[in-house]
Amino acid sequence: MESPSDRITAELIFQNLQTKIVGKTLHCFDSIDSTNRRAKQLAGEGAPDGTVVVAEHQTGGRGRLSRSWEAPPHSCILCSIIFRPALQPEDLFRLTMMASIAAVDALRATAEIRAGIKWPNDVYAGEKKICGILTETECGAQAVQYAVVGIGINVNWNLKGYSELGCSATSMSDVCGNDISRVRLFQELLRLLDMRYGNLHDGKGMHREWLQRCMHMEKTVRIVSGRETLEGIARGITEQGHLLLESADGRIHDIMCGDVSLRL
Ligand code: BT5
Repeated sequence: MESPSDRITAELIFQNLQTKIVGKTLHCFDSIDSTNRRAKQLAGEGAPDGTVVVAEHQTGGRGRLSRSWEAPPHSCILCSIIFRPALQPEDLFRLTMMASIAAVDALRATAEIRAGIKWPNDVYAGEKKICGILTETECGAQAVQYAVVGIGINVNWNLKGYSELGCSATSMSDVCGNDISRVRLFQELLRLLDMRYGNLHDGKGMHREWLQRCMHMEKTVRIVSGRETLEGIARGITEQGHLLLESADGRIHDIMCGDVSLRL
């Protein structure tokens, strides 16, 4: 059962929020279609760098390629952060890297869960997805106008009894066997994002830290990218976020987007 003191409200989040930019402006919703959609709208209206939109429930939560993101009300973290980074458009994957690193570290700090990053935008606990990230950007002729980074973390949700998603997804409570304070987790996530955002210029450092948390480097993987399927060994990732895959003939493929599966 959820404790009323663990509702995500602005008042609770602002208590002890130790950030300089991220979450200084916070929009909390009980129910909304999608925090990413709302954040994009706010960004278009001029919302400041670091503005956060968070909701207890989404009626139209989305993933990449028009896929949907599910979560029961009052059980998960569903948030989007508006960033106005001093980055070239080709370096924007760094924001997804930053969010993945922050999510992995927040799971560990609040519940000692050792999670790993699966390229390009997933966080896994063992063989199941526990967090998804959706970065959407708006770029002008040469500069980035804004980016919205949406983060969904499965927190207090019994997915074992959930037939459709239960095979591929898990939650923090499923992993730990007890409920987790969503307020504490969310504050920690915002703190870690804020800290990393302050170091965003350090692309090499971010790249290194992402690789340290990646779960499939030097492993055999299958990548589905559009209609193409490739198998090989994941050899690395570029700073721009392209996966480098070595196929059986020794060729290195530079892959911009796709879905990785590890169980072949
Ligand atoms: C993602 O897409 O993983 C990005 C998800 C981002 C969600 C956040 S929630 C807050 C913000 N507002 C939004 O509207 N979105 C963001 P993708 O890699 O395309 O994965 C989507 C797939 O994951 C779906 O097709 C399902 O198979 C699966 N899925 C759906 N809900 C899930 C969940 N809660 N946990 C694990 N997997 C899920």
